[in-house]
This record gives sequence, structure tokens and C-alpha cells, in this order.
Amino acid sequence: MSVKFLCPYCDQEFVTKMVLGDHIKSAHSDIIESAKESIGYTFCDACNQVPYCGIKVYVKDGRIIRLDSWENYPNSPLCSKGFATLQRQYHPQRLGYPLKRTTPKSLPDPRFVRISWEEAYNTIVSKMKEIREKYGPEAVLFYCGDPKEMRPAVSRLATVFGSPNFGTESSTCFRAAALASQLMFGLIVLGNPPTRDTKTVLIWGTNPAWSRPFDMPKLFDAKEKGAMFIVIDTRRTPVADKLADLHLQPRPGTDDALALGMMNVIIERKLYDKEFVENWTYGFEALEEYVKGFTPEKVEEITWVPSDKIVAAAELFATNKPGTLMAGVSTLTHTTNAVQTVRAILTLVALTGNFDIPGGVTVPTYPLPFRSHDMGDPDFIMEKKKIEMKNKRVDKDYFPVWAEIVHEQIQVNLLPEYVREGKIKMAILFGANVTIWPQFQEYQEALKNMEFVVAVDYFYRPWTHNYVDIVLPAATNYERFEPFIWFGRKIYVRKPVVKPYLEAKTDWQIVFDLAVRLGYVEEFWGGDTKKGLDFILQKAGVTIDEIPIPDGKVIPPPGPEEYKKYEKGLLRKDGKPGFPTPTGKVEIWSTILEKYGYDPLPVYKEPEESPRSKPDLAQRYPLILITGSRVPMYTHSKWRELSWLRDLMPYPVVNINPEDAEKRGIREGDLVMVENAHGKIRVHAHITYLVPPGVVDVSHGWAMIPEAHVNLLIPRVFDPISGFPTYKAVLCEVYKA
Ligand SMILES: Nc1nc2c(c(=O)[nH]1)N[C@H]1C(S)=C(S)[C@@H](COP(=O)(O)OP(=O)(O)OC[C@H]3O[C@@H](n4cnc5c(=O)[nH]c(N)nc54)[C@H](O)[C@@H]3O)O[C@H]1N2
Ligand SMILES: Nc1nc2c(c(=O)[nH]1)N[C@H]1C(S)=C(S)[C@@H](COP(=O)(O)OP(=O)(O)OC[C@H]3O[C@@H](n4cnc5c(=O)[nH]c(N)nc54)[C@H](O)[C@@H]3O)O[C@H]1N2
Ligand SMILES: [Mo]
Repeated sequence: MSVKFLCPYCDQEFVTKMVLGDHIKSAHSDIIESAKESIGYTFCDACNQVPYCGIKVYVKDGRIIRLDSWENYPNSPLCSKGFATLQRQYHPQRLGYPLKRTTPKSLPDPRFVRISWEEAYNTIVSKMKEIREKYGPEAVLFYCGDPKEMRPAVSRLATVFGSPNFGTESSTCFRAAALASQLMFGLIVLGNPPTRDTKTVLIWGTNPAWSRPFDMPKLFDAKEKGAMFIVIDTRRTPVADKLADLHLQPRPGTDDALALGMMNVIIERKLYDKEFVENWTYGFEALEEYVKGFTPEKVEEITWVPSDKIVAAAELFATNKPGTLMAGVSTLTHTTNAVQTVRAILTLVALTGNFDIPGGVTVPTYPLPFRSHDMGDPDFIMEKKKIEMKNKRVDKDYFPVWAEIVHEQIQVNLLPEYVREGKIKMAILFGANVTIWPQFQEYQEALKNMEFVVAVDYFYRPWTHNYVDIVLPAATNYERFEPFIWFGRKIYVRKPVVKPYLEAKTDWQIVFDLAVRLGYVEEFWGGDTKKGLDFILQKAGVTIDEIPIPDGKVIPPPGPEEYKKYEKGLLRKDGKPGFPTPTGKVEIWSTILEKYGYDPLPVYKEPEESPRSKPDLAQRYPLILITGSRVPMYTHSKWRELSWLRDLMPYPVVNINPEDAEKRGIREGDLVMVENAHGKIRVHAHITYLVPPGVVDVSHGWAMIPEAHVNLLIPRVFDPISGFPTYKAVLCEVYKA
């Protein structure tokens, strides 16, 4: 009996294995090809850090089977959140189709049903036109949450439609710190990781080990090379534990006083950089007078930081130069004195002459000629037109300084007010989560009371989407190429590595499709998103197709890196020496704040709620609550549906010091209530030296566990300059549930 060889794909018989092999190669090459693994590359969007981390993707049969770190790429390796994007990609709850609500928004159950993209687009476009007709285009709010990749497209659509009311989650995040810096330097300068020249690293209100892990290698390097570290963090974080030569633990919300105390030491002991101060700053004399009241002893009383540590930190930063700053841009702004706190800390950089020297706090000499996607390139988002429409901004009467300086986005935190006043009637939300706001019920109410709301997301998020009219499914970072990204002068692009899930579309495509249907065919390149990106890239003289994957492309700088650019006329548009501020100097005394009736100096103000500002309330609620300290496995509310992450932190906790726990009879893991004048929540107690006595720390983003939502404890009081909420300093009490 002769042996036969059967083709596994078509059952034909062959006499030898070799002939079968030839047959398979010629007749079934497509199957063979698809059974092979292919490799692709994408940027991780798990935490929306800019710039993103790199992922190498292994694909087989049209499915992603494995992830790895993108080699020779700046932000590597991947963290747990990055790897978990694979579980997210194939999660059964991902949104696959456009959905339309079938009940009125006054009813709690929206009863969403599947609709076609055509119906979704037609409905949205006709609503946009109707609202524009009835109330003007500015009655439509365009909003993006933490995801940043789609922002330029959404912002451009807002401008072309005629609405200056485009906003983002930066209304609670980086923008107030950036504003503070613009008021002082005329530029966005918020510090940077150390370089090989750095001798002192001042880490203020940030724990990059958990919130920016890709910066840690630079910090360990600097430590090894002998740099000294000052860490100013209320908690004993891994960064404080491992790196700090000096660890200062201020009472939450008193960093303004601490910075003024350090300035007092630096000025009294004449440790400041006289040349820089005399030639390049404005308002030093007034500051000198003001900080006299902030002796180390007085500041110890305010901040709980021992006076000898205040002196030591000030001396070290002023004398062991060059020094750099890494500041928790959102932490330091999560108080009712947000902008002034950051200005006070930046003043330290100016006084010590650490600005724009090698190893200090620098700005790039030749950045690529476009602005990052979180703010959007000014030409692409048509910023000039936004400025022309300034008087239609809904925030202008509430936050005039923001409205004057922050051209690209409005301050959104007063959304409930804007809706109540009839100014906003419709919203288009990309990647939005309303529970990020203090007393978020009011924001849910605002969505409910608008005439029409659209949301675009990867998942159905009941805490936001139960209050909207249409929900659209977004394609993920594995399914899209938009946008490109860059590190310094090196640009990277990606290709989709798999097809979109069911009917999901990319955020950019959704924007471009809507634009074309609204008649903006030219402004949106006939709906071709690639042409849109090429419009931005052309400023660097390249196109998307000219950038190789995975190597990326360096656009050589026109000259070498320069320092002390203020001396050389490299910071101002008119080419004159100095800074792009009204006085041409670093404005310690802000002429813009003065013009609007705010304190022109970086003054100290007690948090709205504290043992000093509300002693009676502190009798009842003696603990200070900080919220939203980042944890390594989550970004805000995101990806708690993924067991790969959830298993790392299954429950929301309150971190409490053993001393405070013992006083209250609380044991590890107990269910406890955290209560204050604004609300109460129930979480598990975690007893830890991470927090000092008197302070408790509750993580944010537990939207899926309504009884644990920490933003129920945060009042709607805002920094008068920036409109920022007070997530980091309110009073509370903790007791067994
Ligand atoms: N108490 C307290 N509250 C805080 C803070 C705090 O420290 N304490 N921090 C504040 C800060 S700094 C921030 S930045 C905000 C964060 O606030 P948000 O960004 O608004 O919150 P997220 O929970 O990240 O929600 C993002 C949503 O976008 C979706 N999404 C993710 N990627 C994409 C995408 O590419 N496309 C689309 N269409 N959707 C996507 C996600 O599924 C999720 O539903 O929270 C603020 N709130
Ligand atoms: N894993 C992860 N990474 C993230 C995020 C995330 O959700 N998860 N979110 C991203 C976003 S949007 C942002 S804005 C950044 C936030 O980044 P950061 O603002 O840098 O936040 P953290 O790294 O948590 O560091 C904040 C530190 O401030 C301390 N702190 C609290 N109150 C005070 C105070 O009053 N004074 C001082 N000096 N210290 C205080 C806390 O103990 C904490 O260790 O993180 C980004 N990275
Ligand atoms: Mo943020």
C-alpha cells in the first residue's frame, strides 16, 4: 500500500511530501502568508503621556497575539498599563457600533439602540446646524478628555464651525501651571529631568516612579553621577525613599509658603544670582520686601516642614548649581492658590539663575516648528481665528487671565454654570469622563440639560454616557495611524496593525467625516486625515510617507543648541534680547495679573479649607485629604475593566498612617467611611507610612464604584486666576463603616 500525502487545505492527495509542499506554496500562498507572524509598531495610549511610549506588536491571522517594547525608541520599556492594552483590544465590552438613546434624558435608563454611521452623522450634523441657527455656533462645546491624540482635529473643527468653545481635561491638569509659567517667562517652562551637567535635582510634588516611569532611568543616572536630590512631597514616596538627600513633607496646599520661605533664605543670605536678577527680572524689590515675613520659623509653623530643612534645601538649590526642577504640574495646581503656587516655585528657578543654562531648567533652541498635540499646532487649529472669536468664549468673564493667555482652549470647569446660563446647548465629547470634576453630579446634570450631546469612546461609560444622546465607537491605537509624534527633533509614525473592531472608526476620521458633511470639504482635505497631518508636517519639510517605520526620522536642527537665549534675542519674536513678557523680563511681579486686579506677586494663601483657614471645621474634620496621587497600574478611571490591571489593585483605598488608624480603631483592610462637609464615601483602609500623621490619601478614578468616588468630597471652589479645583487640600474624618 502506497502512502498518500493529503493537503490540509483542499484534501487533494500527493505521492510525495515534496510535491505536496510545492502544491501548498503555489495554491495556498495566501493562507501561508496569513499564518505567519507579522510585526507592527504603535504608540501606547494607556496613559496619554506626551510623548507616548512605543509598542512592538506581533500580529497573526489579523489578530494581535503579543506585545513587546519598541526597541531603540525613547520611551521604553512598556509598563503594566501598556501591556494591558492587549487585553483592552479584545475586551468583550468594547464599543462596536454607533448607539442612539431612545428615551428622554430625564429618564435614567437611556435604552441605547444600534444605528448606522449614516444615521449617526446625519443626526449630529443636523443638530449642529440647528443649534448654530438658534443660538450661534458658540453654543456648541467641543471637548476632549485625557486622550490627546485627537485634540488638534477636534479643535480645528470647533474653529471652522465658529465656536471658540473648545476645552480639554487640561482645565484640571497641566494648563494652569503652563499659564503660571507664561505669566512669568512668556514661555511654557516647567522644568525637565536632569542632564549630565545637573548637580541638584529639585523634585516638587511629583512621584515619577509611578506617574512618569520612563523618566526614572534619567534620575538614577544623575544619582549615580553624584547629583543631590531635594524631594518635596507630603508622602514618603518611592522617589523620596530612593533618591532624596533632603525630603521635605509640607502640609498639603502650602507649597506657596514653602517656596517663599526658601526665597527668604536665599535673599537674606544673598545666595541669589545677582546678575540674572538685576538684568532679567522684574519686581525683585517688591518680592524682597514680601518674603521678609516668611522666615524659616514662620514657614515651619505654616507648612510643618522643620526650619533647618527649609534652610538646607534653599542653600543647596542656590549654591550647588546647575540645578533643575521637576514639578508635579497638576498636583501643585490642585489648590485654591494654583497659579501663584507655581509662580512661587518658578521664581526660585529665576532667583538662583538656573534658567536656560546647561544642566538647568531649559527650553529647546530649535523645537520642531509645530506645537504638541495636547495644545494643537496653532496653524492647524487656526488659533488666529480663535483669538478673533475671543468675545464669544464662555469663560471670559469668569477667568479673564486664562481667556487672555490661553488661546487654544477655554476653562471648562464651570460647565454647569455655562449650561444653566443658557450659553452651552450642545456638546461633542471625545474620551470624556465627567466624574473627574468635583461634585460631578452637577456635570451629569449639565449634560442632561443640554439639547444634544455626543460622546466618542472605546467603552460604554455609564457615569458619562447615561447622560448623552449618541455614543460613537472609537478605534484604538492599534487600529489608527493618526497622529504622528516626536521626541525633540525626531518624528515617528505608525500604521494600523489590525482592522478596526467591528464598526469602530478613528477619532480623526470621525471629525473629518463630520466636517465634510458640514460642508468644510476644503478645510478638511476632502475627509483625508493623512493630508491633514501632512499639512502640519510640511512645516518640517516632510510627509507622513517619508518617515520610516520603526526608525523614525530626524529633522536636523539649523544650528547647535544655545543657552542663555534671552541674552541673544532667541526667545522673542522680534529678535530682541529678553523674554516675551510685557516688560521683556521674567515677571516676578506680573503686570498681567496686576492689570486684572490680582496680586501681582507670587503670594501665599491658605487653602480654602485647612486647619488654619477653617479651625472650627477642623475640629470636626481633623484630617487633611489629598486625592489623585497616581498609582502605577491605573490612569484615572481607565482600564479598571481589565483584570490584568485590576488584579494589581482590586479596591479603592484610603492610605492612612498607623498613628491615625490606631486612634480610630481601624485595622488593615477595614471598610471605612471618609466623610467631610461635602459628602462621604466608603473605601478600604490601607495602613501605611506612605502618608504622614494627619494626612490621608484617596486614589481617584473609581467611577465604576459609585460609593467610592472621591470627587464627592471635593467642593466646587476654584483658584480665582485659573479656575482650578482643590483636589489636594480639603478636610475630612475617617471612621469604621
Ligand atoms: N480628585 C481628583 N480628581 C482629578 C484629579 C485628581 O488628582 N484628583 N486629576 C485631574 C486630572 S490631572 C486629569 S488629567 C483628569 C483626567 O480626566 P479624564 O481624562 O477625563 O479621565 P479618564 O478617566 O482618563 O477618561 C478618559 C476617557 O477617554 C476614553 N478614551 C481613552 N482613550 C481614548 C481615545 O483615544 N479616543 C477616545 N474617543 N476615547 C478614549 C476612556 O475610555 C475614558 O472613558 O482628572 C482630574 N480629576
Ligand atoms: N500611572 C499613572 N500615571 C499618570 C497618571 C495616572 O492616572 N496614572 N496621570 C497622568 C496625569 S493626567 C497627570 S496630570 C500626572 C500627574 O502627575 P503628578 O502631579 O506628578 O502626580 P504624582 O506623580 O502622583 O505626584 C504627586 C505627588 O504630590 C504629593 N502631594 C500631594 N499633595 C501635595 C502637596 O500639597 N504638596 C506637595 N509638595 N506634594 C503633594 C503626593 O504625595 C504625590 O506623591 O500623572 C500622569 N501620569
Ligand atoms: Mo492630568
